[in-house]
Amino acid sequence: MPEFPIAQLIDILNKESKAANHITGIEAIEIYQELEVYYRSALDEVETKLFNIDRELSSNSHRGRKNSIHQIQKRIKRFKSVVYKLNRKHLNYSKEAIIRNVQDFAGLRVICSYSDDIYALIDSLSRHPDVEILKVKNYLEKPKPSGYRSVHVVIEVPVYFLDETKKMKVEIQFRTIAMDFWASLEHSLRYKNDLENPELSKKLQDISTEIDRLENEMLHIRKEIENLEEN
Ligand code: 0O2
Repeated sequence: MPEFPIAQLIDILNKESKAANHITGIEAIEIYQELEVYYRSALDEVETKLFNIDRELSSNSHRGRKNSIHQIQKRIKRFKSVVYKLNRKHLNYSKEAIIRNVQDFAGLRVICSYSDDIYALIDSLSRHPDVEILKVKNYLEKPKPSGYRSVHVVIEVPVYFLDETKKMKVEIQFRTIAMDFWASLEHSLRYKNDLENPELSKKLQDISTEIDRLENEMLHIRKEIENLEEN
């Protein structure tokens, strides 16, 4: 199986490579495109599972929470980001290295109304017999130093293709609307820039804490209303 030196690909991306290296770049992109076809199907498969759970929760026959899922976004990791990720992990570029180490090649972002919806969805997914939960990173219990809050779950699901069934990994980032508001704006302000400004970082952390407080108050109000409805 072909393997490409990661440093050569980084040079190509940084436009510092010789023309002779460009054939490496083209072959690497061909591998990426081949994987993309399969991972797109995996994304659709998992999205359907989530839609089905949400539809049942929102149906009149079910006394679950309506509108648990506010929105689902899906994306295939960009070629450039795949190369940079392998480089961060000190790995060369190959199909096998991507499948094994770039577990967020296919990513879904599930934006929920409240934090308890996140756990209900993960619990439901984990009970699907064909879903294997490989990894959970709970940045709700332990937010990142930046203030980032979310739950990242890597799952493996079987996807049925023309001649074979492939077990595919998909990363799902579960966030609430409030967390997504913070993360989206913070991402564009800072995450990919190497902005090292302690004062601004502290402000962003404080806003995250404040958003968490407000969100918990909303959750509390929702629960009080539910109690009133039950009595
Ligand atoms: P992209 O492709 O642009 O979405 P691992 O996969 O476990 O080896 P990784 O991926 O570095 O390591 O793990 P991490 O930090 O758990 O997840 C990275 C993703 O989480 C990022 O994707 C963001 O979507 C999100 N994220 C993590 N930290 C922050 C943060 O401080 N602020 C914001 N706004 N988002 C964060 P990428 O890297 O953007 O990739």
